[in-house]
Amino acid sequence: MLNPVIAGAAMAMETVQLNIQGMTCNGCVKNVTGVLQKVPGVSSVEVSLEQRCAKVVYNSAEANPAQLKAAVEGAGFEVI
Ligand SMILES: [Cu+2]
Repeated sequence: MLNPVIAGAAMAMETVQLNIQGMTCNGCVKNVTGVLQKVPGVSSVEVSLEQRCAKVVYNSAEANPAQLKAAVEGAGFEVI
Protein backbone atom coordinates (compact mmCIF):
# COMPACT_ATOMS: atom_id res chain seq x y z
CA MET A 1 0.00 0.00 0.00
CA LEU A 2 1.22 3.46 -0.83
CA ASN A 3 2.13 5.72 1.99
CA PRO A 4 -0.52 8.44 1.62
CA VAL A 5 1.85 11.16 2.83
CA ILE A 6 4.49 10.34 0.21
CA ALA A 7 1.93 9.81 -2.55
CA GLY A 8 0.36 13.15 -1.72
CA ALA A 9 3.68 14.99 -1.67
CA ALA A 10 4.72 13.58 -5.05
CA MET A 11 1.69 15.11 -6.70
CA ALA A 12 1.57 18.35 -4.76
CA MET A 13 1.63 21.03 -7.41
CA GLU A 14 1.68 24.47 -5.93
CA THR A 15 1.55 27.95 -7.38
CA VAL A 16 3.57 30.84 -6.07
CA GLN A 17 3.71 34.42 -7.18
CA LEU A 18 7.04 36.20 -6.88
CA ASN A 19 7.24 39.98 -6.98
CA ILE A 20 10.37 40.84 -8.91
CA GLN A 21 12.22 44.12 -9.09
CA GLY A 22 14.65 45.07 -11.82
CA MET A 23 12.95 43.77 -14.95
CA THR A 24 12.96 46.48 -17.60
CA CYS A 25 12.41 44.74 -20.93
CA ASN A 26 11.44 41.48 -22.60
CA GLY A 27 15.05 40.31 -22.35
CA CYS A 28 14.71 40.44 -18.58
CA VAL A 29 11.45 38.52 -18.81
CA LYS A 30 13.21 35.86 -20.88
CA ASN A 31 16.06 35.64 -18.38
CA VAL A 32 13.75 35.26 -15.42
CA THR A 33 11.57 32.74 -17.24
CA GLY A 34 14.65 30.73 -18.25
CA VAL A 35 16.22 30.50 -14.81
CA LEU A 36 12.90 29.56 -13.20
CA GLN A 37 12.27 26.84 -15.78
CA LYS A 38 15.67 25.34 -14.95
CA VAL A 39 14.74 24.74 -11.31
CA PRO A 40 13.93 21.03 -10.94
CA GLY A 41 10.25 20.49 -10.23
CA VAL A 42 9.02 23.64 -11.97
CA SER A 43 6.27 22.86 -14.45
CA SER A 44 5.20 26.26 -15.70
CA VAL A 45 6.37 29.86 -15.53
CA GLU A 46 4.51 33.01 -16.47
CA VAL A 47 6.39 36.27 -16.11
CA SER A 48 4.70 39.65 -16.44
CA LEU A 49 6.84 42.69 -17.14
CA GLU A 50 3.95 45.06 -16.46
CA GLN A 51 3.00 43.51 -13.17
CA ARG A 52 6.63 42.81 -12.24
CA CYS A 53 5.82 39.34 -11.10
CA ALA A 54 6.30 35.70 -11.93
CA LYS A 55 3.69 33.03 -11.48
CA VAL A 56 5.34 29.67 -11.01
CA VAL A 57 3.71 26.26 -10.80
CA TYR A 58 5.99 23.73 -9.17
CA ASN A 59 6.01 20.35 -7.51
CA SER A 60 6.47 21.02 -3.81
CA ALA A 61 8.18 17.65 -3.40
CA GLU A 62 11.03 18.87 -5.59
CA ALA A 63 11.15 22.65 -5.35
CA ASN A 64 10.31 25.33 -2.83
CA PRO A 65 9.77 29.10 -2.96
CA ALA A 66 13.22 29.77 -1.47
CA GLN A 67 14.85 27.96 -4.40
CA LEU A 68 12.74 29.89 -6.89
CA LYS A 69 13.65 33.17 -5.21
CA ALA A 70 17.34 32.21 -5.22
CA ALA A 71 17.18 31.39 -8.94
CA VAL A 72 15.72 34.81 -9.77
CA GLU A 73 18.25 36.57 -7.54
CA GLY A 74 21.03 34.57 -9.16
CA ALA A 75 20.01 36.09 -12.48
CA GLY A 76 20.48 39.57 -11.02
CA PHE A 77 16.95 40.51 -10.00
CA GLU A 78 15.47 41.25 -6.64
CA VAL A 79 12.54 39.35 -5.19
CA ILE A 80 10.49 41.37 -2.76
CU1 LIG B 1 15.93 43.76 -19.81
